[in-house]
Amino acid sequence: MSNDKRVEKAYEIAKEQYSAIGVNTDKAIEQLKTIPISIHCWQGDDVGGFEQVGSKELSGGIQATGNYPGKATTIDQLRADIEKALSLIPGSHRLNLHASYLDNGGKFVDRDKVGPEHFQSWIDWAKGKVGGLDFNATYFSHEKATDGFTLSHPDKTIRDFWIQHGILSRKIGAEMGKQLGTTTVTNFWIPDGYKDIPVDRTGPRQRLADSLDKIFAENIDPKLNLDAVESKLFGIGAESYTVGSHEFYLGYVVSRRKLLCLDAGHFHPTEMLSDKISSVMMFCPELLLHVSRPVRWDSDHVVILDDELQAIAKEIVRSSKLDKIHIGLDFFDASINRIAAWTIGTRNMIKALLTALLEPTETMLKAELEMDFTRRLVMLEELKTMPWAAVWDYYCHTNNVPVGMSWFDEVRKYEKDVLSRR
Ligand code: RNT
Ligand code: ZN
Repeated sequence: MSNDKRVEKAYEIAKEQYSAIGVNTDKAIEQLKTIPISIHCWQGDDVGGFEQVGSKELSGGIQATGNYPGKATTIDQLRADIEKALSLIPGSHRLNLHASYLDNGGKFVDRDKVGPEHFQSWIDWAKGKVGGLDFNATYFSHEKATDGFTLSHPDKTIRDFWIQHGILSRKIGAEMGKQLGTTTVTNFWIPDGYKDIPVDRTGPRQRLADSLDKIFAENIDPKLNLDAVESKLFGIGAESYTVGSHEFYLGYVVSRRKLLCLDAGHFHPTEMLSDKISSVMMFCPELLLHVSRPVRWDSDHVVILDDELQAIAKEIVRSSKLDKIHIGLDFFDASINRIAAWTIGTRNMIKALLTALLEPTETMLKAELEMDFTRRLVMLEELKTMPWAAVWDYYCHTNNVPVGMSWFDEVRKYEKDVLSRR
């Protein structure tokens, strides 16, 4: 039997099995197609960016470890790598850029000068290649951030510099949204924090709120750009205190009507992002997720198909607020092939969404409301071994991307033909 035939046949059987429990697999596939993932550009070059020629140390409490060969060192290389990864991922997705990925034509442009013109070549590239662009202001890897403070810095001139960067970042986001006809989400992650115990925990938070208010002072059409703010528990070198904590931003977004960005790696190890979504969505208009994988002190391992990823996907799908929950990825691993890292993480996110869409949610909910917790557990467990993988293979097959492990053959070929020559 040919591979295509096998995939189709397995799908037909899976479809019947799902139908028997009241799930329509065709419908699940149709819905899956409409969910874009915002794929982060920074997996491709270890969060380096193109601000200046030559490598620059990554700062701000984040670290990319490993020295796998073939990293993209130019914009063209990064775009080619992203295109390669996209060809292995089913569906239409978005690209998430950082301000440090500007196209400055080889001439240094500082963060308080970066504007939409430096992203025009990205916008042009994006047309026809991705479903849209998302954006991030870059508050790390910069000489004005070396003492660990930016928007909450006690020195007003430093704060003003970073406020200007924030103002310009929103303009870039809006221009992307306008030209591409799809809303850009512009995210703000501010690394500010102390390595050791502070005397004043309030002052920096007051200054951060004040700086953010200045950045968001201008009204921008929410159809073009939405602003998100990302909390964090701690960073390397900022172990004792992070200005932009979860409580800080939760209060900020509720009072300012902004999007909260929840990163899966930014909480205590037993505190799960999946449990936060429903609470946050009660009081916040929209949400941005940074789907990542925490491992001990690192928040950014490649996303695998673990319990938490599936729980996150289920919460998104069950909320029926798919249009209000923006799914972004945030991981960077420099120790493995970077295109494979993108492909593994993104395919896993889509697989998790698919398994969530293949749930007989109504039936399980009924059991729950009837207090039949036995049936609920039986169903949740039996669902794990339903033939969702046959639906996944079929989804890849009908989207013209490689089925199963065969995508890796293409990555190896690209590595041999392209990456190894860099
Ligand atoms: C860092 C944050 C942030 C970054 C990216 C590069 O801990 O998660 O989102 O990873 O902006
Ligand atoms: Zn993040």
